[in-house]
Amino acid sequence: MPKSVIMVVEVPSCAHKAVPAGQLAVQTMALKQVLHCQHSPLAAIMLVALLILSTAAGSEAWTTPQTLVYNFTIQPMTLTRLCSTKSIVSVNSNFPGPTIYANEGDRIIVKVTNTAQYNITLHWHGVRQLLSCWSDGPAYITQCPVQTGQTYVYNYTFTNQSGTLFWHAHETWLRGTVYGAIVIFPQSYPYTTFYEEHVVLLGEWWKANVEDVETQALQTGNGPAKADAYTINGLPGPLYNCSGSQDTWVLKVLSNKTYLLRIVNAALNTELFFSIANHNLTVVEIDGDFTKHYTTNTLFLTPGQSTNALLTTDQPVRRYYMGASPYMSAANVSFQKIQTLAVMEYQGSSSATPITPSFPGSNDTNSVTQFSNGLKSLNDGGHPEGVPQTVDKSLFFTVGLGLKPCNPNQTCQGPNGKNFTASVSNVSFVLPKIAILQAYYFNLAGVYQSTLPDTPLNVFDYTGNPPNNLTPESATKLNVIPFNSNVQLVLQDTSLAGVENHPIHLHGYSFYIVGQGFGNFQASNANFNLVDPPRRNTVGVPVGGWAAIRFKADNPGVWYMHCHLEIHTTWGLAMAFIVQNGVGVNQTLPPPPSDLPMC
Ligand SMILES: [Cu+2]
Repeated sequence: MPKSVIMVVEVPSCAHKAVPAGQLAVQTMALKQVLHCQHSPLAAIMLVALLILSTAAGSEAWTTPQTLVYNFTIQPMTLTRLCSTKSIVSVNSNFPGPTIYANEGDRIIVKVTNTAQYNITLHWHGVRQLLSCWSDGPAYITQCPVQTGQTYVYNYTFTNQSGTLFWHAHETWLRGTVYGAIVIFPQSYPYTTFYEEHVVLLGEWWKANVEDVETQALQTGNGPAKADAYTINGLPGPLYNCSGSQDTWVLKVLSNKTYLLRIVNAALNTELFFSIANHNLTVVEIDGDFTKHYTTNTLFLTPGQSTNALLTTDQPVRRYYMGASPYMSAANVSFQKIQTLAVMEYQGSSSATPITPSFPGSNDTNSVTQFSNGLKSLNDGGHPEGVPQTVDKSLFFTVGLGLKPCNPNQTCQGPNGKNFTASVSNVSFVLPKIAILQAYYFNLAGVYQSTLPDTPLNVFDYTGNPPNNLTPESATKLNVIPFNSNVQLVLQDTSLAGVENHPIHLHGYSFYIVGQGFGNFQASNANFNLVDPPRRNTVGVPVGGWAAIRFKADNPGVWYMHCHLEIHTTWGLAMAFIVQNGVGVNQTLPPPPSDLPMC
């Protein structure tokens, strides 16, 4: 009997089919996708190959770690939305991109071949990448971009990790169209069995090329053009001009069943509420970690966050809308206010207009706070949590927007005739010309400085009346963490150019959100939860407030941390940690793969 089975997973052309619940072996998944989605000779060959594999492997292989090989070709694709046709960058001409299915413990090999006109990298958002920092993907942090015509192989393992994550491009704004779900099946589910599961990817759509939207924002110094629509599984739904039933995703359900929805906010710049008319949702996982059951009628997801929620179809037979609606915590920002809707259709429904859900208002911070406070990690006997109870390295970073002076030859349309900028501890992050991880590994001088301070050099009333003399410095500054330190990091929003909820994402780790609040952080009344705090990879730092996170720095490498509102990262709301090697076995970052791209 083979100890490990190598499978080539042929990615189907329809990415969002219903998935049966139960013992969800990857083989079954792949077979069903091939059966449902493809009718080509290649698919037939694949089907036979998979059947032989699954037969030969027997039931033992269901739990033995496997190596799954995916081929991702980055290529242009023509798509029409809102009566407007454009060419987008895609993976395998799928939009949204293909879902990666795996079992906990599986090794994933993704061969990325770039045939598009842009340089690109892919990031596996939320994947721990234990000792595989070279496969993490952020451009100029862990690798140089994969240039047109080049191939790079990402190779990593889902170690002690399951749930719903996603992958996306991590170079300029290409993730606007280059994204897809990652579904990792656990050994067992600590919640009720469900009938089917579905991926629900929330996105944001511009009629213009997203790269041009970014370029234009940088030229004007002001915020980017607002999106033309939000989307559910790539479709805007019926509320926008020139958009109708053919542009609406439909989820067909049976009465009195339980479904698992795997919801991801893959939007570039917008935090979103999500709800289904007349139905509650029970949160059971966030960012790939189990939670205590939390039942609510409205979810909240920042870009970069994912939520698994159970849905019971216990309402009268008819059609209902589900949808996503924006949360905008900053003042004076232009954003799309129209919601994206999809249909949930009970079997036997009439064609009557679906019922529409009600959403919190776009400035309803109370609803965001209430949702965040409802989330607790599972922390039961079978799923103990490892919240660091002591702290070896205590960090305090300010995060926020700022303004920088206009160049003499430029017209700047930001506030006061200046340019928007953004910073961490008043350092606006500049991407270097070669990858920091390469510079670190090979001791190349002059690429970065290890001098981002543990606490800010400028102490002020962070959320009060801002001082007007704090123009951020532009630099590539990192903070160094000794291996295995228990790290506490307080992220403090600032009011320098207006307060805002910033969804801060850390690569290479999941962290515990031990506390959050409004105003300036004060240790004396922080009231931390060190028992069952939620574990995430992205924390929405409350608008005009703070969040405190803890993690054990047990994964050596260079790990990017940045705001997952893409425009804020573009403006410099980012930094990176160097987590040093340990001295024991499996505590040292291996050398780079031979095909690592060069700049
Ligand atoms: Cu931000």
